[in-house]
Amino acid sequence: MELKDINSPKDIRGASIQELEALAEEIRTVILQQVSQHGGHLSSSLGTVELAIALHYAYDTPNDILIWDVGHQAYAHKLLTGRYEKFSTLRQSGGISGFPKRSESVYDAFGVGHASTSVSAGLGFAIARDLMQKNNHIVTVIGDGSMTGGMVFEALNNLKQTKKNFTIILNDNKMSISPSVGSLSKYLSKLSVKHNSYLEEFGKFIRSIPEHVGGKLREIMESGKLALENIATPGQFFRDLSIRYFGPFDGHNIKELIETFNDIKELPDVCLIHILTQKGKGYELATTNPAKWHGSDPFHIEDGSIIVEKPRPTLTSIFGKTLLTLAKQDKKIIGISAAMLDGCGLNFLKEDPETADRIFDVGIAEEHAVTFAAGLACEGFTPVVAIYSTFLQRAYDQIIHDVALQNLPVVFILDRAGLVGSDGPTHHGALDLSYLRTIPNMVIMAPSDENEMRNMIYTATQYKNGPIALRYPRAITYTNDIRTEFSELPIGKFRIVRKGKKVLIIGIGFLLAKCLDAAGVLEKKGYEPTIIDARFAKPLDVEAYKELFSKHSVVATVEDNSTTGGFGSAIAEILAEMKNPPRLVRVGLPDSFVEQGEIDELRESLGLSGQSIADKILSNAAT
Ligand SMILES: Cc1ncc(C[n+]2csc(CCOP(=O)(O)OP(=O)(O)O)c2C)c(N)n1
Repeated sequence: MELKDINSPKDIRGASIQELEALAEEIRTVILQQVSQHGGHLSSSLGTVELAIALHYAYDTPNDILIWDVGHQAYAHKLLTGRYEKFSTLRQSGGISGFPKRSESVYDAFGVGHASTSVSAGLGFAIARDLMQKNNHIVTVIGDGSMTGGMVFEALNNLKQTKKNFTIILNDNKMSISPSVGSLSKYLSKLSVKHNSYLEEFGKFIRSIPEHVGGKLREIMESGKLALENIATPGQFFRDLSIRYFGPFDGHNIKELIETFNDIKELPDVCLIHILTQKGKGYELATTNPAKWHGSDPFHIEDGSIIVEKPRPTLTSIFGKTLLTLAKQDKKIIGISAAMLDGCGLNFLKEDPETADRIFDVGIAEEHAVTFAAGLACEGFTPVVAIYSTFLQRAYDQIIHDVALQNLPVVFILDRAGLVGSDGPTHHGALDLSYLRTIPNMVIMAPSDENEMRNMIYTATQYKNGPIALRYPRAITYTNDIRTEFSELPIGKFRIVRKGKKVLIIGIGFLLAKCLDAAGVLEKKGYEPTIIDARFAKPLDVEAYKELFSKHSVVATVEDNSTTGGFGSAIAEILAEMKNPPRLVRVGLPDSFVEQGEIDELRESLGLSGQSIADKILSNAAT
């Protein structure tokens, strides 16, 4: 049986265990080759190959519903469900998504990208099944990292609403992106150890019984595997929630997985099957450093070296190093991350003995991270919450109710604002200017270069009047000229980059560079545009803006946020108050979900190049 001949899970259902094991090896090779050539999530997907095979073997997908949490680990699932041919297009423009996506396949029962949604969504499917009096199975796969998300507990609390089978597979590899944190992950580790030693003790006890009785007992033990879980496993926590706990099982043993799934799917209960897997399995470099190989750029398989090394540091590291400098001077600064210490640059502070104990990784718990910060701020600390723009969406009410309403000085650092590239619509940070701008008391900054960014981080940690946010894109840096001194920026004030006439271009964030490109095009046509670096999306210096507007006939705003509710909308609100406002041209992301692709190509296609900005201005200037 070869992968290329598998068009749907039906094609594996008659196979022998040996054939399935050989298939697992082939899938691993394909995943490794694909990610090594085009990048992607590697170690999580390598760890779930046997699981995906066993699930599609034992369950009647897509009639049975299979939901993956986050979905970054679902590459084997994609390969088994008719996407082998398209697998080489994974995460590329026009290609298949790096995550399960309903519009892509009937086997992708629920779209994902963000963590901890699977149990709630699965319960929705289960209740719908019950109401429609159907009998299909509902299975969700969730990692130990994603189990730390609060929404999972809200769902567990409601699971008894279904009266038929609902199965949660807890894929425990002891890792989130980095090692899983918190008491829950400690509890799960204890389950694995306790269970095994309990079984060992139990085995010893059986062996101590005279042969004719012991042999019979062992037989009973084999045949009564399901009944045994009640006495042999310590999953008390889950059982107390009326969830039957089974495991832990070896998540790489296809035979054992299939037998377990076949046994459990007939139970009319909510069941949790705890499996142990190794992140990165099959690729030694990834098993020894699964965090590094969670997601990777293209690399040489032989030695793991990245094919195109990025020569410059990232904005993420600029943030981390800048905050490290500031935190050494100010002991009140506390860093908070939601399972993304490295991803957000707080690793620099975690690794430094002077600041390590002021860095808190709370797990995939963005809501908790924000309200935890609010508590710290009440006691006079300066919490810096570093969360990607897209994941901070999770904590919207916490930002409003716990932070802004009480006007607490919490610093929000939003990395990955704007387009992120191949992770696509679940991960683009396209909405933060819109969602933060409506919140009273909030200050929002976006730097146009690295030195301004450093000054904004400094300004944010100095600001004690309420919440303040700083957003910047996923990017390597553009300059080697990083200055060491800091200066505090006046809140709400823009910077005039170049004075001109008639046309005014206001850029917010790193897209200021595109405004300068656009100005170059316009200059060739005889225009002399004024260029502004907005620096702030809120508050805005309304009078100063009005003064500028009164001297120009066309105003263009340029942002890598949705134009709906974004910076351009803020400017429109000012213009709406003017008697004879200039014409407004808003350039930004559309009011639709932007697909995956290379960041530069996406920008180009969305009209965010210098030429497109200039063209849009010209067509408005001419009419
Ligand atoms: C709400 C949210 N926060 C953060 C992330 C970033 N993220 C992607 S995968 C991941 C770790 C998931 O760990 P786990 O569920 O254990 O899966 P594993 O990769 O170990 O298989 C994190 C933190 C996310 N996708 N969603």
